[in-house]
Amino acid sequence: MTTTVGGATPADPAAAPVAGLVASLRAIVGDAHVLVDADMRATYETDWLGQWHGTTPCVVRPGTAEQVAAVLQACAAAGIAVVPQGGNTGLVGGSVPRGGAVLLSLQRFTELGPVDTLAMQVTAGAGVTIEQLQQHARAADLDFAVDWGARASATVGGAVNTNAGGSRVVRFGTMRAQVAGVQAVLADGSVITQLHGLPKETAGPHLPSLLVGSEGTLAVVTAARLRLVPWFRSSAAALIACDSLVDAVALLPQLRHLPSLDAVELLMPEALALACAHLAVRPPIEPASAGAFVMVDCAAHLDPTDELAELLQLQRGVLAVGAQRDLLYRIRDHVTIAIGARGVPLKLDVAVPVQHLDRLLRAVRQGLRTQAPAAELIVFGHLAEGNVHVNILGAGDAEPRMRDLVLTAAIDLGGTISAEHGIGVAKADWLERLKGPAAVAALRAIKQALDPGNLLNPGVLYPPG
Ligand code: 2HG
Ligand code: ZN
Repeated sequence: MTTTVGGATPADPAAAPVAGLVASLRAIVGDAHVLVDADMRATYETDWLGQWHGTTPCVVRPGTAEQVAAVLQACAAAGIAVVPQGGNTGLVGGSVPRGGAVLLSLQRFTELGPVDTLAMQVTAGAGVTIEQLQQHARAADLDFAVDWGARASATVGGAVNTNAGGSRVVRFGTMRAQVAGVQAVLADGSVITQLHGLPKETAGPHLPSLLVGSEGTLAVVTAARLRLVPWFRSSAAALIACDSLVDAVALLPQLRHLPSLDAVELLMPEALALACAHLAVRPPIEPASAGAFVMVDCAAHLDPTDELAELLQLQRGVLAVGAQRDLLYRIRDHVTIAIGARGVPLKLDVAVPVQHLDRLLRAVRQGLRTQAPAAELIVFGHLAEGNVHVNILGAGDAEPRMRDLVLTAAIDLGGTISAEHGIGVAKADWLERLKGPAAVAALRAIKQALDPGNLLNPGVLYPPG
C-alpha cells in the first residue's frame, strides 16, 4: 500500500499566498533554486521506494545557513510550513511534503571540511552523502562509523535527524555517538553554530544532541561536526546458519568476545532467498537449510580472518573474505530493494531486548496466520541491538491491524516502535503509547519553545493535538 500524506491545502504555485512566497524565495536563493514545475518537483514529492507521496507548491534549495534562515522567515510570514529533505531515503514519510508545505532541500550543502586528524573529526554539510563522507575520511586514513545500504544517497542531515543506526552500531553506536556539534537554523531564523567539537564541555545541555533524532521538527540542520574512527583496512565476514532465531541470539555472547567485531546482522531465510533471487546470485548457504542466518563482520588493522575461522570451527557457516565478503554485503544491502521490487510492503522498524526477539516474531507470525494468511513476511535487521525490520507484503486490508499488532508487541516486550528509521508521519500516533504522557508533554514543550508556529515539519514525530 502506498500512502499519500497531507491535507487539502492547495499546492498550486499560482495560488495566493503561494505566488507571493515563490517570488520571495526566488529573491533569496535565485530562480534556478526554486522549482515549481510538476516534473521538477516530482522526485522530491515521492520517497525513494515509492512508499510515500505528497505535493508541494515549490522546492527551494538554499545554499547557505543564512539563506535557510531567510527562507524560514519568508515561509513563516506567508503562513506556509516547511518540510526539510536530505537524500529522500527515509522510510516513514518524514521528509515527504504534506499539506501544501514548501519542500526545503538540503542538497546544496555539500561542503566537506578538512579532516582534523588530531581531533579525529570532520565538519560536513547536511547534503553530503554518507558514502562521500566515508571516502573523504578514508583519504585521511580514518573512517565514518555509521553505515547502511542507502549510503550513496542518504545524507548527513538526514542521518542526524533520524539518529541513523545501520550495521556498525554494535561497535560504534548510532549517529548520536558521532555528532560532536551542529550548525542549525531555528524556526525564527536564528542560526546556532556549535561546530568546535570539543570532546569535553559541560556548559549546560548539549543542543546538538537535542537535534539528533528530532526529524526536522526543531531546526534545520545545515552542517554537523562528526567524530571519525580508525579505518580498518582488513575485513572478514562469515555467514552462520543457525537452527533457529533462539540459537542465533545465543551466539551473541561469543561474538562479543571477538576483538574486531564490527557488525552482527540477522537475515531470516526468506530475506536471504529474496535478495539472492533479486541479484540473481547463488545463496552462500541454501536458505531453507536454516532457521536464521547471522552475518558477522570483523574489521581490524591486521587480518581478522583467523578470529572468524576459529569461530566457524564450532558453527555451520561460510567464511567470506575479499570478493566473497563484498558479495555478502551486496546481498545484505539489497534486501530492501528486493522487497521493493515485489511491491510496497508494510515496513516496521522495531527493537526489543534481544532475549525477546523470538517472542516478538512468534507474535507476528501468529498474527499473520489469523489476519493475513496469504501475506509474505520478510524479516532481517541488526541482531546485536534486537532490531528487526518486519516487512509484510500483500497484507491488504489487514495492514492496519498488523501494524497495531507488531508495534503493540514491541512495546509490550519492553522495546521500541522505531529503532533507526524514525517516527515520521507513519507512527506519530504511537509516540505517546511508547513514551508515556509525561515524556510527550516534555517533548511538546520543547517543540513549542523552539517552533511556536509549528513551521517545521508539522505532522511528523509529535502526535497531532
Ligand atoms: C536496513 O537495515 C535498513 O537495511 C532498511 O534499515 C530496512 O527496508 C527495511 O526495512
Ligand atoms: Zn536497518
